[in-house]
Amino acid sequence: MPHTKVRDLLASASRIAVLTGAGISAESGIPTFRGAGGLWRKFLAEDLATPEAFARDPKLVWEWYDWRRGLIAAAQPNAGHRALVELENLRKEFALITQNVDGLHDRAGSRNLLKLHGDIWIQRCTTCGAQRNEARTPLEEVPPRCPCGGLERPGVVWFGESLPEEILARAQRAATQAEVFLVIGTSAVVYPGAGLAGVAKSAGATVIEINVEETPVTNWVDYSLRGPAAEILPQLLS
Ligand code: BV8
Ligand code: ZN
Repeated sequence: MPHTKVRDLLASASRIAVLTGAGISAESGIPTFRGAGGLWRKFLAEDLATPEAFARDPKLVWEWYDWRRGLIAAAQPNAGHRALVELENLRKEFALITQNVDGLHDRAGSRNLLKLHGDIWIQRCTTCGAQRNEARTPLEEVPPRCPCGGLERPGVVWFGESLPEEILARAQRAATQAEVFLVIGTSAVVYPGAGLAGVAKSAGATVIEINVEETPVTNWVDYSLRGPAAEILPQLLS
């Protein structure tokens, strides 16, 4: 049976923390940010997910988000998202830390979910600060406006912006306390999220990576499982 040792570790650990990235949603049909398929028109995510890009051209940035929202709305959580719900249901202490803004972990049924980079379905007014959920896609108006007349922005964390303090603190605590830390479908290059696996390792956790490719953490994690998350995760729980 493949991955027997990792299955045993997951079965016996009472504190598990997980970090996910875009790779876990890849098999739901949502493009990742880096690597093949990471481009939208001619832009890199790093060129669009910034306050500077939004200030320069809010319509362009919103067109990208509206396009992504359309793909996400048409997608379903996959076997990888569902396996993490199953794992949470077995555990006393479980935290799912995600860099994803797509909401697929919520839709799958994960409960103790820490969203480091916000939520693509939230819109926040840049004038009055009002926040609302907007599930419609495509948007009726791009860029969308608040009832106060102000320009709205996506409720996500862009490059150069701070992560929500309380959520990051809880993620760091979960990483520090975990016996087993899973790093799934992330290129592990965007900080501070990428640093959490190292936090867990330094605090004594066994770190397990699941990815179709090697990443900067591959050479120091305890186990690196190569393959699609939607295939490997269910195998680890069966
Ligand atoms: C901050 C959200 C404090 C919205 C995103 C130099 C060194 C260190 C840090 C920095 C530095 N220069 C600048 C920084 C800071 C910067 C940073 O880390 N930059 C990096 C790129 C160098 N970080 C920040 O700015 C953060 N804030 O630090 O605040 C501060 C404040 C002011 C000034 C200084 C500091 C904020 C970062 C938030 C960025 N927000 N987007 C949105 O989504 O629109 S980033 C974007 O990358 C994504 O949203 C995602 O959340 C994040 C991580 O990407 P991944 O999820 O890992 O996805 P990726 O495509 O890269 O990889 C997919 C992986 O899946 C691949 O490995 C692939 O092999 C794998 N895969 C594919 N298919 C599968 C699979 N695996 C398994 N199964 C499959 N089927
Ligand atoms: Zn407003």
